[in-house]
Amino acid sequence: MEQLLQQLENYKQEIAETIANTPEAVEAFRIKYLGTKGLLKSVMGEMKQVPNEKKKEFGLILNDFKLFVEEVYEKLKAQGEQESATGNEPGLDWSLPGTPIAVGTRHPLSIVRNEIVSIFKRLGFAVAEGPEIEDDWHNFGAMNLPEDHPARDMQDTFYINQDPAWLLRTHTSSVQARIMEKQKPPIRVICPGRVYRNETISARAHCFFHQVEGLYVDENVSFADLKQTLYFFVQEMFGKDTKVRFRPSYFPFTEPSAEMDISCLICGGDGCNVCKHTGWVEILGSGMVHPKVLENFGIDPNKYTGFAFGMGVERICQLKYRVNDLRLYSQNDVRFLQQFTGAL
Ligand code: 2NL
Repeated sequence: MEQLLQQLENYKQEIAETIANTPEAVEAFRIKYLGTKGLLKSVMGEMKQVPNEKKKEFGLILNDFKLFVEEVYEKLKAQGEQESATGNEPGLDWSLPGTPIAVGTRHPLSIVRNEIVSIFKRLGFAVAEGPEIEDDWHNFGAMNLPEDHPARDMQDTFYINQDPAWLLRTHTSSVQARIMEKQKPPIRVICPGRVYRNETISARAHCFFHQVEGLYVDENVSFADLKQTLYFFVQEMFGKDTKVRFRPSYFPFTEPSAEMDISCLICGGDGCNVCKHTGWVEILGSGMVHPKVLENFGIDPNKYTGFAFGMGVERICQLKYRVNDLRLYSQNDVRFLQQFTGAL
């Protein structure tokens, strides 16, 4: 008798803790406890073993137990019906927070490219893009690169199927060539894009990288315009305290040509690895558009002049975000990519 009462207590506990999330589970509960071969029937059977003088007392206890089981069953059934009536999946707790959706981050090269582009847009430059697969003329010929220039070597440029007529562009000048072909001065355009060179991949070299080139052709465009435009760019991009200097240089498509350095952002000019202890880092090449290049597009160099420039986005990104290995840009390692946050 004592044992039986204890057992009933245990059953009550088990029943009270039952969770039935689906109509199937509610039905399983009914079969297990209230069915013709269920628990209730079997405890009723125990009545036989109860001494006569205790039968009345035990009968009342069993009746309580029966009411309890029926009550729990009705409760579970009602819960299930309510949930299916609202269209909710039974057993789902809709007040729980949702699974967070992973949001991507912009690639550092995109952040920096967008920033460069937006600065030149404010100066009135249009933005143009063009094909990555180019012909020899738009990439080299029109840009005044002689037939025997080393950049044209099979070793240095990716040609399509070894055909010297078709290649992967080595700079975005080809886009500006296409602009000058269709449009006459005034021309004020910047061309962001991916370019290719046949180099062995290392921390400091890659077979593709990204450029932004700019071109401004009109009457009376001077070297002073070039300097002031690029100086403005540096101040916007790197801050008002950044110093600049121009060094004479050589490119086949500009004359005269100059490279621009900025005071090293890493060490503030004191000397470090990035500036090789000079206090200056090169950020772009530039010059006055070579008269032959203008002539190639039927633009009269006696009437029009222009300046052009080209910069590597990876290089600017290295200075802004201190990325020390070019390979990181294309490895798609989220531990690298997630470190960059930019509004643009
Ligand atoms: C560099 C140097 C440069 C240009 C690119 C250019 C384009 C046309 C005509 C003349 Cl259509 N020049 N582009 C001019 C000077 C330098 O790039 O070091 N880039 C990473």
